[in-house]
Amino acid sequence: ATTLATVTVTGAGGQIGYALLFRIASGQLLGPNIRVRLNLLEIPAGLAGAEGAALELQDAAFPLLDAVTVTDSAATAFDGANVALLVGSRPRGPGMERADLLAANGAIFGPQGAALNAGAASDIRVVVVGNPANTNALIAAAHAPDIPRERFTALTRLDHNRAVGLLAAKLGVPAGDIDGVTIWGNHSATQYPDLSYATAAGREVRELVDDEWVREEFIPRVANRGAEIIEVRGSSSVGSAASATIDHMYDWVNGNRGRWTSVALPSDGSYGVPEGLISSFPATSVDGAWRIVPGLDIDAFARQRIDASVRELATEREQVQALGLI
Ligand code: NAX
Repeated sequence: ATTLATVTVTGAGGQIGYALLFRIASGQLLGPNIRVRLNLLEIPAGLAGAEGAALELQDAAFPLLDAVTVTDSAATAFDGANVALLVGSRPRGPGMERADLLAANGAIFGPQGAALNAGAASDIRVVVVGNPANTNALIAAAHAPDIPRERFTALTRLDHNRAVGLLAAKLGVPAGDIDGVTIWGNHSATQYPDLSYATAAGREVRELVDDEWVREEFIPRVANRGAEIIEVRGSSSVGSAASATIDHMYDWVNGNRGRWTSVALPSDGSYGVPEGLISSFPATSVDGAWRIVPGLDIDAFARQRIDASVRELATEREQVQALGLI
């Protein structure tokens, strides 16, 4: 087992990066027995933010933090990486067309995928946080032919945790009592937060809440929670996004004892999701790999919701194919 890991964070000078770095350096990403080298990748305009964060990391004197490198070179940043948290991206600006957005991100995630392919360690694990996360992960994976596909994932753990948190609040139980929640599909408003198999302290949630609450309140609130946070806070989700990123990677590396979480990963064709699309599934982490929870019955309502979100992903894939990005 590695006792020293190289963790690369892109967009490290941004908001989520700032929230992530201190948790990684304190040992919460990989566990208390693994020392960490942090490589912070930024574009030139973001370097000062990352350099400032690096000074503060030194000031925090974390016993597990070995070294911090700040760079605008993807080759340097991904050299020897065991874990890559791809946070920096080009989010949609005002008046930006979908094709422009995908092209701008293709210019980021294509070269980053190639740099991972060239330099990352053989056990590399990648999670894409920067939006559009699922399709950015697809682009990166397409440029990394020597890395097993399943090492490329996108973050829907924030949506998952939002669903768990909202349900726990509704039922008046601790979040840790909730299991069996799934986010299906895209990390977008089309996602399907599914409570069909959810339990609260072992009790079936379907018997504790009514369908109307699930369909009229729970599903839209989870799917639009990002917008709600922006409205209330005046700024997008940062602490919760960083926390979900930590949860995703910690569980992937360390296993999650059969608990059920949500991960956007390359489809193997399960549940009618076309192979290769990076779509969110219910998953457990076993022996360092994600396993899609098998054999679930999908009712008509779920089918329709999953299909709608998967169609959106398929369209994004067609668009990036047409643009020559994959
Ligand atoms: P910020 O704008 O604060 O930070 C982004 C940073 O990325 C900036 O410092 C920028 O210079 C850097 N960057 C841009 N292009 C880069 C490149 N090619 N290489 C390296 N760095 C680059 O945004 P922040 O609030 O941190 O959000 C980051 C991303 O997370 C956004 O794309 C956002 O949409 C996405 N989110 C995804 C979530 C998810 O659940 N998947 C939820 C939270 C968040 O909205």
